[in-house]
Amino acid sequence: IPSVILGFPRIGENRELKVTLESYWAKKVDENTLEESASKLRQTHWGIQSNIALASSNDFSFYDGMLDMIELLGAIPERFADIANPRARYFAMARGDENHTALSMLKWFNTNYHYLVPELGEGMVFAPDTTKLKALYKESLAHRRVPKIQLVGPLTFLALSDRGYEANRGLLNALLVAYGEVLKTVASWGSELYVQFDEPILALDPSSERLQDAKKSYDYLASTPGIKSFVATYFAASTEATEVLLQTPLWGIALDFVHGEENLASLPSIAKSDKVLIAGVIDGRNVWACDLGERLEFLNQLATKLPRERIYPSTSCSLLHLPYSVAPEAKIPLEVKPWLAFAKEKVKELEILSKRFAGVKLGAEEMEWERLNLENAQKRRDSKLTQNRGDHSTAKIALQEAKPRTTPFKERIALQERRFKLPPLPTTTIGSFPQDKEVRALRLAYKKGEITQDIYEEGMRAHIKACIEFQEEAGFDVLVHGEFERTDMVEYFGELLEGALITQNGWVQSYGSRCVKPPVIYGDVSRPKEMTLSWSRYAQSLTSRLMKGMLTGPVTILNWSFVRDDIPRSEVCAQIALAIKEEIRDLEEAGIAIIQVDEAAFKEGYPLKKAQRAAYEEFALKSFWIATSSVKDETQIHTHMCYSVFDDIITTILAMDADVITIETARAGNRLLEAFKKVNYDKQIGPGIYDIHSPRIPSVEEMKRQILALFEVIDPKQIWVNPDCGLKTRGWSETKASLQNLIQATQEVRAGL
Ligand code: THG
Ligand code: ZN
Repeated sequence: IPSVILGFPRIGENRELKVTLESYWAKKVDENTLEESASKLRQTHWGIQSNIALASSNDFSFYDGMLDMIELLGAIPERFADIANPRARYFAMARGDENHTALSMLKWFNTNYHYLVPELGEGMVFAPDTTKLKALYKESLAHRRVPKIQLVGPLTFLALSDRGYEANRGLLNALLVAYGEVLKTVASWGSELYVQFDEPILALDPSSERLQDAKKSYDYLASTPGIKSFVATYFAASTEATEVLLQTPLWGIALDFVHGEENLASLPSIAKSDKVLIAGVIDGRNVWACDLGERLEFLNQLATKLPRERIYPSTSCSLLHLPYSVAPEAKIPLEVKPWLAFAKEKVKELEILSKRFAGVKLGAEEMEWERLNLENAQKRRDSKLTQNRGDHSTAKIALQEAKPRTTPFKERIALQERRFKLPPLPTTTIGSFPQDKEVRALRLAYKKGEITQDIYEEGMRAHIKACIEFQEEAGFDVLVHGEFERTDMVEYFGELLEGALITQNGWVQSYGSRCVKPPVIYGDVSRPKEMTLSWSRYAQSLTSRLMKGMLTGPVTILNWSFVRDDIPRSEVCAQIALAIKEEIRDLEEAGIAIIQVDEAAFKEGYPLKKAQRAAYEEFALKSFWIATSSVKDETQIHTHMCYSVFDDIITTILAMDADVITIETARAGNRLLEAFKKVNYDKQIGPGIYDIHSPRIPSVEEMKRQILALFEVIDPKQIWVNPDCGLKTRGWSETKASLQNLIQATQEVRAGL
């Protein structure tokens, strides 16, 4: 029965891949154990997909699929050429070693997944190596009749490489030759061969030049005899690229009809062609069970435009971005659980949907699944949880009426300065301090019910107290409590907000062995009780210096959660903003004079299509205003952002109207600040003066130079001094040393002012 899964999560039901990788890195298990557990994972995942016609081989990776492409194409940067052992080299590219810094990581389109960035330089000579691909293919062949081989396509590979598409374009021919060699080798492995080329880059407003390159690439690659190949675009519609790809010898084309319904416009052209349409109708980006009735209806509509035999139902994208399975979750509210489908359940949905679409009878168990699915879809629509207390209109009104603070910044800052009496170049940190074994153990014990709330809170207070003592001794001006109570900031707020839930085991790979557990926002969001107030109040009681309140902003909570799909995202965001606003009001009433509202994920939420960006910017900006703009003039709002390219969004950042923004400049130097200069950024800025992503301790001299360099682009009156991000992943010893150096550097610069 025609059906396609574009990729399956690799981390494992209980993060087996994480466990085995980290044990291997710690030299606690050997290479064989690593290989064996990986193979076991793949077999389990094949088993789940056994009734799907086309499932991927090569969707597994020990770290990242782009890194695997670097290896497959033989695009190893020269600086790793001295490592002879391929596995050691692979992990050195992924994580660095004593002699090599790792490849850098970037976010994969608008997801929270990071890929490794190929370093092609100017003269990369590709040397394809299909050893690993072949092993995976042979293994998968033992499990099923037809595995398809999943590859990242050449256009996406080039565009995501170090210098970007235009600069790398000169390498396209050489790259195509390399892909061609891989395909020729693949063709020699069997007779019924399928290859999936992932080309999400083609969904991003492609230039005519890029479209020409797409035509040329697939004219060449799709003509390899013996291989049925298709291109998959996803996360948005790709109508322009589709027109071009239909003119190539490809066997098929995979389109995302969930996040790119505009793809419907391509149906007449597809009908005229001889191509197979792999129709992405099961959402691979979200956790909601589909409505099988509605989805079947959608597929039947497609079938009125082109022959049914040419339509293969599929997932909208790889299931990589979803947790493994909802079935073992024991703490999800009983009413909500049937609304959810994670990767394993999505496979089942696709199986049933494909059978129905092909007119094949369902088995008894599938009939029952379908019956429950239809029943639950109706129950979800009717549930009080999704439509309580008329909150929808409250959020809508809040969005309509959202305004920045009424008093202009110049007047506010004068009042704040009079209140705070801070020295020039005030010093602070981003919020989190090291989470050592002791803190983690304490949180875990409390979560498991092994210790009482009193003992937990007493333990937490001890950590807060020690953290504050350190900051006072070091000489910080604006203190933080350290955020020891938070595993992950978004998970923390997700746990406390009503209308959102946190799974017990819903892990999604973020990079390598690292995972996050995104909240599931299923209903109207509200704040049943304070979330940070008692910790902040306690922290402030310990010191006469300023204590900063620490919150995560509405846009970041939205972007790092699975969000309900029955109302607009803008409304969900406004609901979260209203909850944060209440928390800010309570903090303010408790005497907290500086409140930071982090928007770490503000930028990555930008839609992939230019045409949709203005609408996002509007609701994101307004949500930040809803949360922050009702504070008193003499309350100072900070925000923090975690990335280093602002050029395209700087006017929006300015409009957010935060009194102080701290940013991740340390690695980008003053280049980043040019963007702020260009718009005459008049508010205060804390450009991180050292990089917290490495355990290295920067010297006083180095940080002094960094501060003085800032004076070239920004008025010293606007500058705060701080590290470039939170210190959660660092150890205490390097943290203390670095922060002491930071203070000394600041004092020496102040003395010269
Ligand atoms: N929170 C969320 N998403 C994020 C980040 C975040 N996405 C981008 C960036 N930060 C990703 N960075 C990390 C860094 C560390 C970890 C995960 C993502 C991590 N996770 C633990 C692990 O996999 O071992 C989770 C277990 C735990 O903390 O107990 O270390 O900050 N939402
Ligand atoms: Zn940060």
